[in-house]
Amino acid sequence: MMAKATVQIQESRLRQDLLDLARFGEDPGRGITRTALNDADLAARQWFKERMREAGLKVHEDAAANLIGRIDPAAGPTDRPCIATGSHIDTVVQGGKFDGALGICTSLEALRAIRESGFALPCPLELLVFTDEEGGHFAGTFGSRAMFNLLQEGEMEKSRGAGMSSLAQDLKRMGKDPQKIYQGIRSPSEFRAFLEVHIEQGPVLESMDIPIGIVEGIVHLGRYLIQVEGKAGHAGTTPMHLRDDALVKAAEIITAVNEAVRSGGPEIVGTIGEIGVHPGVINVIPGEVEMALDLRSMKEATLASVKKKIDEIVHSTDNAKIETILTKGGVKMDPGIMEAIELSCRQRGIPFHRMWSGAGHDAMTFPTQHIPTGMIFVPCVGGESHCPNEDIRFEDAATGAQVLADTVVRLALQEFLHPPP
Ligand code: HGY
Ligand code: MN
Ligand code: MN
Repeated sequence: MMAKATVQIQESRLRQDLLDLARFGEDPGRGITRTALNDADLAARQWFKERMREAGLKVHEDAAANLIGRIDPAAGPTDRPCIATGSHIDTVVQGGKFDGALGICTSLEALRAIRESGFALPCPLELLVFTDEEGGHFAGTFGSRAMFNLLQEGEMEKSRGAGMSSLAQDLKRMGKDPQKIYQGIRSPSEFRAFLEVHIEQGPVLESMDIPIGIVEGIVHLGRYLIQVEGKAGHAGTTPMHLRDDALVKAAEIITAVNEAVRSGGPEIVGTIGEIGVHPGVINVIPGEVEMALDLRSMKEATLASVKKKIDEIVHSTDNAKIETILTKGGVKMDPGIMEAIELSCRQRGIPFHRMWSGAGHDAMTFPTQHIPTGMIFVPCVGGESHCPNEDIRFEDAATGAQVLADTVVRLALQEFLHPPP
């Protein structure tokens, strides 16, 4: 059995990386807008590639623009399945500094510290930086789904609305050929495990004053497009009783959808966070409205029954329809990895709490490929996320990085989590 390495992460280095990364897309007072493959994202990627190279990782970018950093064992075979860690680098519009960024920076710090400790790696380690986790173009978790050939037919050509670019356009803009997206496909057998560190994006850990969340599972998630047709007309000359106002009908749907979700109880949440009114000018009666609905629940049956009610609401409205953008089945984290994270916490006397994730992550792609997966949550201040106020305590970020590093070493020393497939 190899000697157990003592791996020590450096909080100051991690803090600097997080602050430096936050500069890309920063709009003072309005958070970070580093949406997938926009100029700020492209600049951030270049910066992060350099940080990975400085840390001694071999770096390449795949056909889906995912960044892949790799450390191979100094001796012995290099084709053994790897232990991978990582997250996403893109943000939502006017988002925070740490959603995604915490995962890639703690992964960098953990791999740096493991390398510096002289630990004799029994298997390769990889740092994965995924493209468009937030769905800035369409469905979300694009990079991790592309890696395992899970893209929907035609999704790269879709965009979030008129005037917004598609992934195919943005991949071309950076010199890639979307038709060759298949070149980035990898076999699940290349991976022994995947671990993602992420801010909790909720209030639980902070309210319990606990620095580490051990994620047990990620919710079922459905995203839908609701379209409402009316009749555009003159705002001044059209009497009220002769109008077919698409926005009034959409407003009735929004209220009814909210009531339907609330009727599902505390285990389901629903949000209409995006709405487009056309033509969208003050003196024209809205002729068309499109809105995006996000539904999530830990219970698939609850999500299905509420979605059925919502379908009835939409279909009972004149000239309204609903279509599915994407559904992602809820996933469970690997018991062996949860145990390894828990041992890492216990070994350092770090309090932890097992919990579910209401947010989606790239970590929900790996279990669908039967790759053992784990997530480590770090508290965020006030539970706020996806907004300029998103904030963390850097000592919590350091604790997350240390638990990650210890867990990677633990999993590697276990030789392999499961006998090779
Ligand atoms: O929407 C989510 O749950 C994630 O932040 N992309
Ligand atoms: Mn995220
Ligand atoms: Mn997010």
